[in-house]
Amino acid sequence: MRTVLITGASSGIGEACARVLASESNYRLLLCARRVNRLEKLRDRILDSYPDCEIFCFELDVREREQVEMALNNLPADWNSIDILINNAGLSQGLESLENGDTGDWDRMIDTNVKGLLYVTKYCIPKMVNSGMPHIINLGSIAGKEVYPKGNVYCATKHAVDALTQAMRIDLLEKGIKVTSIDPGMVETEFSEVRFKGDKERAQDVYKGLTPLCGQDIAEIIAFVLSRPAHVNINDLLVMPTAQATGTIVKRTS
Ligand code: NDP
Ligand code: 8X3
Repeated sequence: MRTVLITGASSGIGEACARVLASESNYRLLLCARRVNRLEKLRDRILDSYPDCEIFCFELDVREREQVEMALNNLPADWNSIDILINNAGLSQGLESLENGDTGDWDRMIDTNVKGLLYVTKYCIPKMVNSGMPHIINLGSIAGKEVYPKGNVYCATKHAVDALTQAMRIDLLEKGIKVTSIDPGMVETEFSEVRFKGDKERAQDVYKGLTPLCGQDIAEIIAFVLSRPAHVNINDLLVMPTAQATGTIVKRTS
């Protein structure tokens, strides 16, 4: 059995990872996010299909360093050893040129996508050292490989994730921890609704006239990456919808 901690498991890619890994019989799931009621509903749905799956949910705002330290250092004794960390929690807020950007949005993105990922990773590493095949998976993005108009700060945070993935691979080499970056293009989740602050119509327009990826597509790739033998690590995996060539060049039918 491998114990996997998934941050941001209440929605989208994180939720899909929980469902897909639960469907394989060799994972125990530690699920966290701010909306713990969502996690509990997800846990109940998973248990309906896979009654033997072990799941522990807890509330976590990855931006709060002390909360992260407390939560990870006070896990129940039988959840204290972690094999896999999926650093998935993240968000984009706003799509504006820098001079019109909202500094609160900038703080939320930097605090969540960069500092939150760092805090969770720091307090998780000591729990991974006894694992037979420890693995950290960071959710990067096409936005961490290129910069697109008005993407400024979000792109900067995902470039930072790219740099931190490389840094982890170096720093954790001696500990034998695999580190992988999964870098998707457009995935239809709550991502655009969060970016556009609840404007559902604007969010739906992002995916209009094309078939985007879905959370399950990414989760299945992550399950594949995790299933490689001990001597194989997939460093970096960029995955796009067929209808997307770059961050902004897409083919729409209407
Ligand atoms: P969703 O909005 O559907 O899910 C985001 C998840 O992150 C939610 O579960 C949310 O939980 C959690 N989260 C956000 N802020 C915090 C916080 N402060 N503390 C803890 N959890 C938090 O989006 P996606 O599933 O699409 O996004 C998942 C990851 O994938 C992100 O890192 C995103 O940048 C990345 N990504 C997404 C792409 C896309 O097109 N959708 C493409 C490339 C990368 P809650 O609100 O309950 O805390
Ligand atoms: C999410 C994908 O292209 O909206 O990281 O930045 S994109």
